[in-house]
Amino acid sequence: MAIFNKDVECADAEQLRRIQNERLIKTVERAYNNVPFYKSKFDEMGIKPGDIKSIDDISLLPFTLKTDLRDNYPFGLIAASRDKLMRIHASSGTTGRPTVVAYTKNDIDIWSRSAARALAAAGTTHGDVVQIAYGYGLFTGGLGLHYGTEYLGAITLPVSSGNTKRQIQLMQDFGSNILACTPSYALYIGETLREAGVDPKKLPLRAGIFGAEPWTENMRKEIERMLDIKAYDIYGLSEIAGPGVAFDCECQCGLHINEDFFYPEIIDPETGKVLPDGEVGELVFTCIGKEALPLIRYRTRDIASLTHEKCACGRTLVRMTKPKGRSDDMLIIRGINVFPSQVEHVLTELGLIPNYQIVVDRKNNLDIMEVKVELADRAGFDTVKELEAYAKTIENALQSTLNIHAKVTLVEPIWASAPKCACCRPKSWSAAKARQSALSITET
Ligand code: DLL
Repeated sequence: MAIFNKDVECADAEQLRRIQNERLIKTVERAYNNVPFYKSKFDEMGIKPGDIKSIDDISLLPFTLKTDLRDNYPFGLIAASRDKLMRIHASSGTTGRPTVVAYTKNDIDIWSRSAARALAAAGTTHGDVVQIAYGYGLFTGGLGLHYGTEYLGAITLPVSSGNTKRQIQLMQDFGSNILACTPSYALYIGETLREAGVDPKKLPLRAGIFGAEPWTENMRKEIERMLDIKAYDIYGLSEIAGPGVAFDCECQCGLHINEDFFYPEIIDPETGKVLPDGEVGELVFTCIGKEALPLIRYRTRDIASLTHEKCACGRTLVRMTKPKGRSDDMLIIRGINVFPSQVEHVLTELGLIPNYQIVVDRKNNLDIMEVKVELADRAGFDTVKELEAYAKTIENALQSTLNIHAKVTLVEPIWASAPKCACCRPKSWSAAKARQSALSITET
């Protein structure tokens, strides 16, 4: 399989280190001199950019959290002047405000090169049609793979997500060779192909590049079987760039991290201590080389481990395991990040007491989300129709914040079904307890 940039992807440790040292020093200077947030963090900790002489000094630097982006919304962490910015994307924030990321021309170039490496590792080459069925828009999936495909020099088919019958029609008519979408959508496409009686063996589709949500090795086998392709993983997050931070090679034994742009560490999420290769912890990235958003030691909340062992594909880039979970409560539903705190925010904005339960299920290979909302007081709702209309109002408000449809079911408060008189209730029954269980998240 072709390696897009052999010089870097197969560089020896010395060479890589040299690139990383140089870029880290520049990044730290840039962050300190252009972002008041970093200046005050460094000053508080008594660190000057000059103290950072190589990548070995990285642990002296402060961590950056998603809440730091929220607190500096929208552009407070941007280190480039407005006239140098070229693109803005956004992902879910923990409440009503999205997490905003921006790119200069050079940043787009870094991102495109990263995604191109991933596409090449999946066997994409000139003349291939890459059907991009990730969403386009503020989400980084569509445009990330789009620019990667163009950078590589393959043919971009920018379909965006949804309209599965049309996806299949285009796949047949245009002879798509590579499919890029979430793994759950790939399964759904496979199922739709089967229902339509289309034999995947007769399609020119060879490979798929799937990411934006966790998926298992079993799902990989299922996708490969249903679509008759080889399925490759691609990992990334908007804050760091988007898709292409790390990618599968043909060996599929861990994702190679584009560590010349995104320097990884694994830390103990409780103590912040850096962990050695092989130990599982929270993945942290420092953007080395990016201009607009040079995040330092960004805590992704993704749980993984690293290995520097040489890969049989010839690449020397460090590998990460597939993310094994999260150290926070973020859910990923159809590739869209959802924080329970966003749901809470929407409910309180509507004047509701935020007692709710999120139920995530999968039907026909598609995630579905239901939010059961406690309605403390039914006064004002005379008919079932009015209750249904109110549920719809909540659904619309959730849709506009989460960018995903959630079915809303109004339920009686949990205490309403508890024994009415205090003396008959178990001692442990308290409002706090009721709230806690209503907030629990059920993943099925
Ligand atoms: O999901 C970027 C992306 C688009 C990656 C397309 C791959 C393909 P965000 O919306 O910011 O960015 O979500 C980032 O999604 O922290 C992980 O928790 C999760 N995630 C992304 N890729 C994978 C993957 C995009 N391959 C968050 N496996 C990350 C598991 C993934 N989780």
